[in-house]
Formats: sequence, structure tokens, C-alpha cells
Amino acid sequence: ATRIDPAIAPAASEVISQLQGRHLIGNALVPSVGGATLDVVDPATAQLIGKAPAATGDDVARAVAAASAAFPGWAATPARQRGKLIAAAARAIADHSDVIATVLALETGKAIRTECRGEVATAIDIVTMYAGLASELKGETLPFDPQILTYTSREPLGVVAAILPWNVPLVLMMLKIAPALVAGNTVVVKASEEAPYATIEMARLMAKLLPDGVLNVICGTGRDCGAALVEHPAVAKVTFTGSQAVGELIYQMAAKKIIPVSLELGGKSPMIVYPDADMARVVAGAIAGMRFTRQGQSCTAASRIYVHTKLIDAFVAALREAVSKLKIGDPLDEATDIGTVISQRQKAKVESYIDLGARTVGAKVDRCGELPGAAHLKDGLFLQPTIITGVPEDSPLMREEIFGPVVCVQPWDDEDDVIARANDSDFGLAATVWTNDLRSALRTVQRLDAGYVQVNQNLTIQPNLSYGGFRKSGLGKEASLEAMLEHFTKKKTVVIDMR
Ligand code: TXE
Repeated sequence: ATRIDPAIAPAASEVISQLQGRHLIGNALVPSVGGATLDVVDPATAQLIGKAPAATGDDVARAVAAASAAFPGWAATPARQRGKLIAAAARAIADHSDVIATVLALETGKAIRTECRGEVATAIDIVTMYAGLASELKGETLPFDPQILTYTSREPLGVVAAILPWNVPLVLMMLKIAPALVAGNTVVVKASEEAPYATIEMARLMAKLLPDGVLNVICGTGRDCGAALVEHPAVAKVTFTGSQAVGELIYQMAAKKIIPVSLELGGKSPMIVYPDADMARVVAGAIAGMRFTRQGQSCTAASRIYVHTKLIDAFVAALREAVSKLKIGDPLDEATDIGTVISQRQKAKVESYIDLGARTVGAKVDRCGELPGAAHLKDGLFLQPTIITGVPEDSPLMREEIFGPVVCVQPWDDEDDVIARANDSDFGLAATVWTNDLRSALRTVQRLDAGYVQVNQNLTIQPNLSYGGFRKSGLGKEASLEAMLEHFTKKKTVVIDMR
């Protein structure tokens, strides 16, 4: 308890104790029908934080029934009124930001200062933006025949299932539930079993201000809870962020029901650095883009950095120096830049890639920075930022999503060749170009086959910019007005003969 700011500790433990083994269904915190639970562990100390509920089909049925019962009333509520209620819910969350950020740091191991506070703030930005877009749920009139009135209207889909991972659960939840709710859908969220509490608490604060059953959150394993939710006959749409393997399964399950899905499945995003690029900017952009402060656990992680041969040695040295300064430590400590990864399983996965680098002939693996020495962190799931050079282009290190603080830096000297290498990937989520030459930038942007392309910067998701990957990075877009209209409504065409 002494690790938590004493001004926040009592409220944070109150939140965690009231959420013990509880789903949020119909505005009440309820245990699983069978009473089953899963352990939630603090990845920095390996101590048990508490229990998450483990849903089975009965709990899924209960949550979907609550959402189905709430749907007709919510769909019939004027859109601007829905927007007002959601805006009030955003303010309620803002009043509890510090507690939510603390709970998030405890359960995910992400550093409170560099990651968790910003995540809560971004989640609030997203929900605030969508609340204000309620009056944009517009249709159009069509010039079909002057005697015949022809128009389209946007209608909600019904019960939306939102399945979340653990890496940025609050932002990813809001990207899904805010547009869904504003558009008039009701929602059942499936929280990550590895990081459930901040998600359920944020939703609980929102749901209190909404009619019962409009927003529900259940938690459990992927198989027993997630799959049962996707397969439930009353679920009209699934929006998912997670692994490619599970994305494929969800797409198949949804195909059997012929319902729409949105999938965000990760990436292997390239940075292309031209010889004229500004070194200090590129290094800062690489650190931001790799999300080292999040232990690289980011779908957009800039994990393949292609640097022109003229710059590569200087770049690797500068990157090494800069990442070595990041302080790895207790996620709850204000001085910490980098906390832990989420689980032993993820740590082992990342280490197996680092080992592969070490075994690769000609490759160099450079682990930077220092692991924390404090006694209470001795079992914590910490990893050092790791820079790998000299791996073949077809190595799994270059082709697979590592989802850890591991970046591969490669040289290039021919533009066509580097663009081809950048595009030669199963993924196509994000890409960045670093140059001061306008023509190089525009040429390269045009040829990069990725959904989110930036020049001389590496920003994270912005609420109003449409975001989503090409190829196996997924289907559909998140953020932006477009995402709400295209992915959380159905379009009805109406043709009225006035004669
Ligand atoms: O993801 P899973 P995991 C990638 C990343 C990471 C790897 C494994 O590379 O190393 O995936 O992470 C639920 N039906 N990303 O195993 O299993 C599950 O309970 C329905 C990238 O944690 O995909 C959880 O709520 N749901 C990614 C959610 O899916 C199922 C973010 C994600 O878990 C299910 C996370 C099933 N059959 C991981 N099986 C990104 N795009 O940023 C599991 N789930």
C-alpha cells in the first residue's frame, strides 16, 4: 500500500475490493453464476491483486439479455439526448481519473506517469468527442425523382460486443463503446482477464448515468466468455482488438451469423529514415513510436526501423544512448519511465525473440538501460529496451509482432528497395517517413501500403483521425466520425411516392 500515493490509496483499494469477482450487468456489480474467478496479478511484484469474475455462457446470456432489454429504449432516445448523457458520463470519469490511472498501473504494470494518466485522459477525449458528434448521425436525400422522396437514415445495429486486450484497455474500450453508444446501440464489453479492474470501474462510472443495461462489462477467458459472446444470437456486431489468431476465429464465428465485425490485429510498422533527416527528431520519434515506455506493447509499435546507410551507425549509437536513460522501475513511482510487461507468458514470448536474435549469425543484440534493483520488484516482469541489428529481412524478428521492447534497425541505400521491404509484411497498420525533402516524403507516403502514415512524427491514436490497418492488421476503422457512421450504424434507404 505504501507504493501508492497516500491521497489515492484508500479510494483505489475501495475500487478493487468492490469489483472482486464482479461483472457489471444492468448497472449492478454481480458475481458469475457459477461463482468462478480468475487471479489478477500485479506484474511488478507478482503479488495477487484480487480476483476477476470468470464468465461462462450463463453470464454472457445474462449480460446480453440486459443489453437487449435496454436497446429499444436507448435506440428511441433522441440522439442529442444520448450525447448529453454520454458527455455527463465523460465528466464523471474525469472526476475519478487519478484512481482509475492508479488501478490501471497496478494491474498492467504500465508506468503511471508516462502511460496510465495519459491513457485515462485520451479515453476521456474520445468519449467527449463522440458525445459531441451525436447530431452528426445524419442521412442524405437523393435526387431520384422529383415526385418521389428518397432519403437514407442511420439506425443503430442492436447489441454490440466489444472484446478488449490488456495493452491499452481504456482507450480501446472508448474507441469501441463511445461511438456505439452515441449511435444508439447497447453494449456488452468483454474485459481482458489480465487487466479487468480499470476497465470495469471506468464503465461503472459511465453506466451509472445511463439507463440500466445500456452498458455492461463481463470478464472471463477468451474461450468461455469471448467466444460465447460472439456466438450469442442476439449480438449484432463484434468489435475486437487483439491477436491475429483470435481475430481469424472471431471473423469465422461472425461469418456463421452473417454479422459485421471490426478487427484491429496489430502490426509491424516500419520507419523509413532518409539521409537528410534530423537525427534528434528521428531518435525521439523512434522512442515514441516503439512505445518503449509501454514496454513496446503497442499495435502501432515502430518495430522495423530502416535507416539510410549514411546515418545508421550514428542513429544506433544515439538511440542506444537515449533509451539507456529511460528509468525502468516501479510503475507506481513518479520517477519511472518504463514499467513491466503484462504477464509471464508475454515476457517469455518476448525473450524467445531476443534469444533468436542472439542465436542469429551476424546479428547484434543490445540490451539497454538497467533493470530495477529494489527488493519488492525482484519478481517483476521487467525487460530492457533491446536494439537488434544485422538480422536477415526474412527473420521472424522482422516479420512477426513481438509486442515487447525490441526494435530491429536495418540499413538501406535504394529507395525502391526499402519501400518494397517496408511493404513486404503481413501487416499494414502504420508507417512513418523521416526526411526534410518534400518530394521524398510525398513519393514515399504514396507508395507505403499502410493505414496510418506519418511524416517526421510518430503520434499515437487521435480521437478524430480514422485509424485502422490494411492486410492482416485488420478490418474497418476506429476513431473519427466515419468509424461511428460506418461501423456502428446501418443505413436504411427510404423511397416514398408522393403522387
Ligand atoms: O491476445 P488475445 P493475447 C497480440 C500481441 C500479443 C499477442 C497475444 O502480439 O503478444 O496478441 O496476446 C479474448 N473468442 N496482441 O493472448 O488472445 C481475450 O480474452 C473471443 C495485439 O492477450 O487475442 C482478450 O480479451 N475472444 C493487440 C482478447 O481476446 C477471445 C493487443 C485479446 O486476447 C478468444 C493484444 C476467442 N476464441 C494482443 N480468445 C493489438 N492489436 O494491439 C481470446 N479472446
